[in-house]
Amino acid sequence: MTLTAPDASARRDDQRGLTEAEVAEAQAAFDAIIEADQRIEPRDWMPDAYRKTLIRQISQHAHSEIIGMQPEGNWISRAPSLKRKAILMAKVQDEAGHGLYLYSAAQTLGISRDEMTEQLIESRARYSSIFNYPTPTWADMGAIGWLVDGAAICNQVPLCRASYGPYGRAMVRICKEESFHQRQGFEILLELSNGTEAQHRMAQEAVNRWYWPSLMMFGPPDDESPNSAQSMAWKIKRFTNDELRQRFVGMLVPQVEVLGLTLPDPNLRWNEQRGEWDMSEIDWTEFNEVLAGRGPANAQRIQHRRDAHESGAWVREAAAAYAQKQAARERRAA
Ligand code: BYC
Repeated sequence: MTLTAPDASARRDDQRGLTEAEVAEAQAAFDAIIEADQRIEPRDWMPDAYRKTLIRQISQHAHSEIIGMQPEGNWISRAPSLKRKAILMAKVQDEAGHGLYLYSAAQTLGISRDEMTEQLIESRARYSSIFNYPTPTWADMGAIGWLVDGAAICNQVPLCRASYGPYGRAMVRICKEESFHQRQGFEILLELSNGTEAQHRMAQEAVNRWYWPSLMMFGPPDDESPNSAQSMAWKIKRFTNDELRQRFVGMLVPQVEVLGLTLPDPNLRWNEQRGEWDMSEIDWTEFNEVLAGRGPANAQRIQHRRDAHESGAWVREAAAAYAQKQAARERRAA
């Protein structure tokens, strides 16, 4: 059974107005769609908890893209050549686009863009831990592209098959662009690694700084991930946090050799018996501190986002006034 509704608030009312038998029927239809690996669309009935989980994950993801523009934006005016500057600007612009697709996908679930923005600037919403680290050298642009976008691809390719249609479709385009981002980061590091001794050192130091935080991007270990089991049952997530982390490390090992660099983990080796990478224990205390808002750049990132929101108020007001004028003109013409 598919219930249709003209807008999100009506859809919620519909849901509340259903009889118990109708809810049971709608739940069975929803379960069948998930079981058949088909997609739930915005107008379909869905359990409240599914809607909430999606709003949580998609809005966090959107916020990450928007906050993620800051560490790299920091280097646009200081890129070492015109070509590098143009590439970096295009990449940062892509992140803004990703944020917009994702906010739009979340809006189909009945939350407004204003609500999501408010949650972010009032520090009531999460964004990825990775963007709370500083970018002191040009090599950080390489490390972010290679490691952060690399981890993002690893995590996001399976999300292209997420059971919620608008999210999965947004991810397809995002992943294509992330692949380009990852390649440009790899290329920056390759050039630095093969450059002067100081450049090689700068590349290695950036990899050393970003490696562990990039592994934390996949989230807490499986036995401490409260959302994974349900998200996998709903086919939003297709792999666990640890599975994806393992896959990512496996991807990095041959690439770091090509780069002529090393990964900063003396215990990293393939364990034939377990069919897994053995690695040192991740510093989950650091991860929890960053999540609690006490990372190296949390305060700066949020302050910057708040300032941008305030200084952009006139643009929102002008756009709203223009939309009102247009609507009035259309009404008169009708
Ligand atoms: N950072 O039960 P769990 C990008 C939270 S953007 C912060 O495993 P779940 C890019 C988690 O939210 C990259 N918080 O959760 C942009 C949960 O808290 P709540 C962003 C984290 O959702 C610009 C709690 O910990 N990518 O690539 O099943 C430039 C327990 O975790 C983190 C996405 O957002 C973290 N790292 O799994 C360059 C991908 N990890 O909400 C690049 C989409 C966990 O219960 N999101 N938490 O209070 C996902 O795939 C999943 O949400 C996660 C977490 C794997 C991140």
